[in-house]
Amino acid sequence: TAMSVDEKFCLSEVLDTFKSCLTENKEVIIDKYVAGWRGLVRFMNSLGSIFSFISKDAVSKIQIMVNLRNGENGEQYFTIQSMVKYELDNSLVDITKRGSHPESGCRTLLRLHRALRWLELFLERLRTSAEDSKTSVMCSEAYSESLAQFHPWLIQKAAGMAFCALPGRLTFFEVMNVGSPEQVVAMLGEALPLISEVYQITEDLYAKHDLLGIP
Ligand code: 1PZ
Repeated sequence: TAMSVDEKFCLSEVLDTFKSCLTENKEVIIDKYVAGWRGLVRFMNSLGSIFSFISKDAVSKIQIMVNLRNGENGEQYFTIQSMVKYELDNSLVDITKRGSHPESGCRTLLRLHRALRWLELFLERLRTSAEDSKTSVMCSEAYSESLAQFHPWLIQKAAGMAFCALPGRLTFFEVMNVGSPEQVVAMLGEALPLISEVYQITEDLYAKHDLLGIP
């Protein structure tokens, strides 16, 4: 569409950001990770204002990470690995119950990390979907299998209502601005293994340090 040409918005560029997250040593660069989320939020906003309660929360988490990067200990937040080490070594994380560090990098990034699993499941469903599949169903199935378990009932209901407002599969593909449905499917096939890798590296790191349940 004309609008997406103006904004040069293209979902494959966003997904490429996640590809660029990983260093040679398989560490995850926070600036790139956050840039990926920013692009996803932009994409979500282009789907309509009904998603704004979701994007507001994502934006506030992105902002917390940006502030940590710009803060006096910003260099400690270069990668997720260095962040975990720094915050744990300096007791900057509330691991078992809420306390004096409600906005730690570890806690905040965990929320985005859980949402990345939703993204992975949703995009995999889109990639393998039949022409008559419903995006709302794919989206809510992916949500039930991932993020829903971490959300209270009210948010689950609100999310369910927002999913119903998703455009159909073909319109959704057009908004992605990648090309024909075949090109979208091919792009997703290339992007998904990298998103999975970033997800898995983060998951393993958090599991190793017992951080997967940060309240
Ligand atoms: C394209 C359709 C978009 C569907 C997005 C699916 C995710 C639904 C998530 C509903 C979140 C509702 C708002 C607030 C949630 C917060 O309570 C939680 C926990 O944070 P805490 O309260 O503990 O500080 N926040 C999250 O779980 C992070 C959610 C980020 C969602 C980002 C979605 C990005 C979508 C990209 C679209 C391609």
